[in-house]
Amino acid sequence: MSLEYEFSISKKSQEELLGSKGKVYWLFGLSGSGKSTIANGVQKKLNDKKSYSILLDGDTVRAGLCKDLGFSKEDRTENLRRVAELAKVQAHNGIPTLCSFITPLKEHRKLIQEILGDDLNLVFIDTSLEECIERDPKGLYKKAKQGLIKGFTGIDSPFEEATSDEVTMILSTSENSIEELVDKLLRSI
Ligand code: ADX
Repeated sequence: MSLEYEFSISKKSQEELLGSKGKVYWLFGLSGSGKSTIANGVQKKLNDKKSYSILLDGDTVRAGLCKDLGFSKEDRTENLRRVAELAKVQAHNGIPTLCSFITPLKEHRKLIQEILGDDLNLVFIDTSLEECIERDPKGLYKKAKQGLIKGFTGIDSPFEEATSDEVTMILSTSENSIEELVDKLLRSI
C-alpha cells in the first residue's frame, strides 16, 4: 500500500524561492557508459552559472543510504525505489536533481516513472557493452570476467536495452563527445 503525503508549501512557491525547476534527470546505462561523468559535467556547469542542483549517484548512494543493499534484482529495485522517492521530495521542493544509476531493467524504469510522474526525464546513456568493457574505468568488468564479482551487469546480470518509447532523450557516446553530451543535456534543463 502506498501512502500519499501532502506538502504544506507548494512546489511552485519553492521553485520561485530557488529560481529553478523541480525536475529529475535520471541518467541510466551500463557501468562505465559515462553517465556519472556526464551528470558531474552538467552539475559543474550549473554550479558555474550559480544554479543549484543535487546529484545522486550509484556509488555514493550505495556507500550510505543504500549500504544495506546488494545487486540482486530485488536489491536493485529497492535501491532505485529509495532514490526515486528521495528525488521526488527534492523535485517537489524545486531542486533540479540529477540521478546516475544503471537502472538495468524495464521494470525498474517503469517503477521510477510511476514514482516521479511528470517530474521525470529519463535519459539513456547509449554506450555499447564492448566499449564499456574496453574502457573499464574501475576495473570491474575484468574482475567480473574472472568470476571475482558475481552478478555484474552486462556480464552475468541482464541489462535490458532502452527503447525510444520509454526514454525522454538518448545520449550516444559513439556519436558525440562527453562535452557535447553535457551541453546537450544542459540545454534541456
Ligand atoms: S543499479 O543496478 O542498482 O541501478 P547502481 O547504479 O546503484 O546499480 O550501482 C552501480 C555501481 O555499483 C557500478 O557503477 C559499480 O561501480 C558498482 N557495482 C558493484 N557490483 C556491481 C554489480 N554486480 N553490478 C553492477 N554494478 C556493480
